[in-house]
Parts: sequence; C-alpha cells; structure tokens
Amino acid sequence: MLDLKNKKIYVFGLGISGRSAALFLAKNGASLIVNDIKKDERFAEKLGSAAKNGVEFVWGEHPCGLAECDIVIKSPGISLKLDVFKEVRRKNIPVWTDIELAGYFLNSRNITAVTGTNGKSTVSALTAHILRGQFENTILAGNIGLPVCDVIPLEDPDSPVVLEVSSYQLECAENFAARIGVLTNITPDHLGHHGGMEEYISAKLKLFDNHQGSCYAVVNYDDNITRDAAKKIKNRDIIFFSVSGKAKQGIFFERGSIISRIPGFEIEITPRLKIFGVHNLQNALCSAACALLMGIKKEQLIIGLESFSGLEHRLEHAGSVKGVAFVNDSKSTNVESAITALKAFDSKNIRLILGGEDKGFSYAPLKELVKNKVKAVYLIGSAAPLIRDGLGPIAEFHESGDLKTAVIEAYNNSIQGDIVLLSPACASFDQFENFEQRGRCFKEVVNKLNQHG
Ligand code: UMA
Repeated sequence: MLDLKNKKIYVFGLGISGRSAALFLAKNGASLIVNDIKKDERFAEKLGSAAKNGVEFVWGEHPCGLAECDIVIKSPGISLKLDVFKEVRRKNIPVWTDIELAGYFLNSRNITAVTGTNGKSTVSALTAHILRGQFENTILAGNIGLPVCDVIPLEDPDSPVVLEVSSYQLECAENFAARIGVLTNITPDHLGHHGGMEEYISAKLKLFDNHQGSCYAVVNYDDNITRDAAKKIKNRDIIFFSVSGKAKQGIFFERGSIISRIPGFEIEITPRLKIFGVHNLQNALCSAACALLMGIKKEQLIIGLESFSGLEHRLEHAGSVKGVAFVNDSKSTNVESAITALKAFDSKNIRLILGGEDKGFSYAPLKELVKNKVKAVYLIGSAAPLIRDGLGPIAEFHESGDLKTAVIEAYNNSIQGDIVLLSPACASFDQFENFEQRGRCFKEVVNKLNQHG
C-alpha cells in the first residue's frame, strides 16, 4: 500500500475522476495542490473541509509548481503532450491517472480490467452483473462512469472488482495490475490524443504489463488487431473468445451454444440472451470467460447472461410509436460502433441519424451497410457536410441540423415496421454536454411523439 501522508500531490484537472482522486488523497493525509481551468467554488469548499493537510487551489490555464511534487495525478482527457509535463518528466516525477493510484489500494488478484475501443462498457457491466449473482459485493467502476477512487477502500476487501479502463487511463499506468485483463477490440479512436494508431495500441497493451502469479488476457480472436496484439502479451494465459469458431483455445459460439474449452473451466451452455447482434454475442462470450475465471458456477452464469438487458444508450430500445421502433445508440461515438449497430439489425428499414462533432475519420466504411440497410439518413451537427461527402450519393439524405428535428423528420417519413436508429458515429460535444445527454434528448422526443402521436 502507498503511504500518502504528507506526500505533496498535484491533482491536475477536476473532472469527476480528478475530484474523486482529490477527495481520496485529502482524506488520506496528502498535501494537495489542485488545478482546473474552470473555477469550482463548491467543490473547493468540500475538498477544503475534507483535507487533513491543506489544499492549495490554482484556477486557470497555467499550473505552476508541478515539478515540486511527489506525484502528479492528471485527468484522463488531459494531454500528456502539454508543456507543463515536460519539466515534470525531466525530474522523473510520476504522472498517473486515477487507476494507477487506486491500484495501490486494491488487490490485483480480484481485479478484472476491461479495455478496447468498443464494447468495454457492456463487457464490464455484464461481467459485474453475472458475478453479482454469486458474489453480491462485486464492484463495477472506472471509465464506465463511477471513478475508481470513489470505491476505495472497499467495504469488503475480498470483493471482485470489475474496472472499465480507457487508453487515456492506461497510457500513464506503471504498476497497475489486474489478474484478468480484457481486450475487446481495437479500431481507430482517440488518435489525436495519442498521436497515432501505434501509440493507441501501446497504451491499451499496458494493461497486460504487470502480473503476479497466474493471470489471464481475455482477447477477441475475431479482431485482426487484437489477435495480432495478443502475440505481444507475455507471462499471461491468453484466452481467446470467438464467434467465428476459428480459434483453437478459449471460448466460442458454436451451433447456438457457448462452449468454453478454457482448461479447468470447460462448459457448454445455451442461454437465451436479451441483448442482440453479433457484437453482443462477442460481449457475452468475453464476460462469460471472465466470470468463469473468477469462479462463477455454471447455473449462475446462465442466470446472469439471460437476465442482462444491456446498457442505456447502447442499442437501447427507446419505445415504439404507431409501429415505428426507436433505438438509442448514442454511445456510438465513432464510425466502427455505427457499423456494429447497423450489423446488429436484419432489417432494411432503418432511418439512420448520423452526425455530431467529427473525429477525423473516414465515413466511407459505412457506405455498404447504409446502401443495403438504410432507407434514409438524417444528418445533424457540425460533421453533416463531411458525412454527406464521405458517403456519396448512396442514400436519401436529410439535412436535419439538430437531433429533435431529425427524430421528428424520420418519424414523419416512416411507415409501420421502420426503425429510427440514433447511431451517430460522432462525438456529441458540438450540440450536447456528452453522449448521455444526447441519448436522453432522443428519448425525450420519442416520449413526446408517443404522447402526441
Ligand atoms: N481540464 C483542465 N486543463 C486542461 C484540460 C482540461 O483543467 O488543459 C479540466 C477540465 O476543465 C475538466 C477536467 O480537466 O474539469 C477533464 O476531465 P475529463 O473529461 O478528462 O475526465 P473526467 O470528468 O474525470 O471523466 C473521466 C473520463 N473522461 C475521459 O476520459 C475524457 C470518463 O470517461 C470517466 O467516466 C470518468 O473519468 C470516471 O472514471 C468518459 C469518456 O469519454 C465517459 N471516456 C473516453 C471513452 O470512453 O472513449 C476515454
């Protein structure tokens, strides 16, 4: 365990994870300097009264004094390339994110840590859901929205801990270790932050660097990048999960059943899943592997898999109005996840809402699916012209502008059996605070349509 008493720690960025880390550090006797570009009086008051050893606040763009600290904790979204970190690195002062800090206060043998471009929230939530059936104190935290410092110290130190971890968190990892590390898939995302695909993959692979005793890497065999990346993972048993049936070891989906050939955890089950689409089958296999490795019983595994109805904003059924179904997939913030959403439907009657803030990726990979499954595309946000150019004249396009207009237009154009799908393939920040607010806005419009027809 790390002794925080009288350590001078700079907390850089007071988003939800920075606030959580600062409170944890303050309560544990660290001497703090905290900085955020935005002043937050109410939090300053709360932190001040929790601090045993004083807090210095620095509001505004130019933090000073970082180089006089023992440790810097930075918010995950803040770039490591900022000038302020140059001197810190020259002096070999550790720069961590919250997971590295939390790692000192958790037993790595109980941790399942899940990373990947898409699917990590669903796999984390489903794994925790299954485990809770047998280990009711199972903790779910991390990038999924509950900062990890909020859950330490654990009420029960033996609780299984499932953490969703992002590449932003992992790029600063040094000693963080998880007995079970999971890599769901890798496609281009956050490349502006990391500097390129190679750096993005390297950040994700840091999850597998540290190990004690027997430990596992649960990796997607059907994804070329993760299958290849698995060759670089050393000193861990690699457990592949696959719906293609090509892997020789691990856990598979064959003839409608989930078959585990993980040595010591062999089972065959045929659960009826509520979540749908091939990607969710992969998520189910991956979570089943993690739960088996954590010691779940077969009957409990089936109950957990069958009772999970998915996460909000991920292919969430948002209601039906006069035979038109509405699906909220606001978490689709990149092209790959919109592709995954379209693949999940057999229907060719989709009215697709695309757009938001562009992330710099080509929209061309969506072409084939849009051509084959989409009746009309409703464009929103600042990325609209780029999407239209990227897709070319393959579908009927509507320049809706904003989400509310898009939903109403799509509904007015629909006939019974159509599906209005929000899977925007873009970030939300040009029109919303985050993807959650965008998803809630979608559902509110659907609710109003339901009331007024
Ligand atoms: N700030 C500065 N100086 C700067 C830049 C920013 O002070 O130069 C401040 C901002 O004013 C803000 C804070 O730093 O107050 C930034 O916070 P943040 O957005 O980096 O992070 P948090 O609010 O702490 O939320 C983070 C994760 N956000 C990011 O990684 C960007 C949340 O994941 C996570 O749920 C939360 O911690 C709890 O662990 C969100 C996310 O989008 C959902 N993650 C990405 C993803 O899933 O793809 C990685």
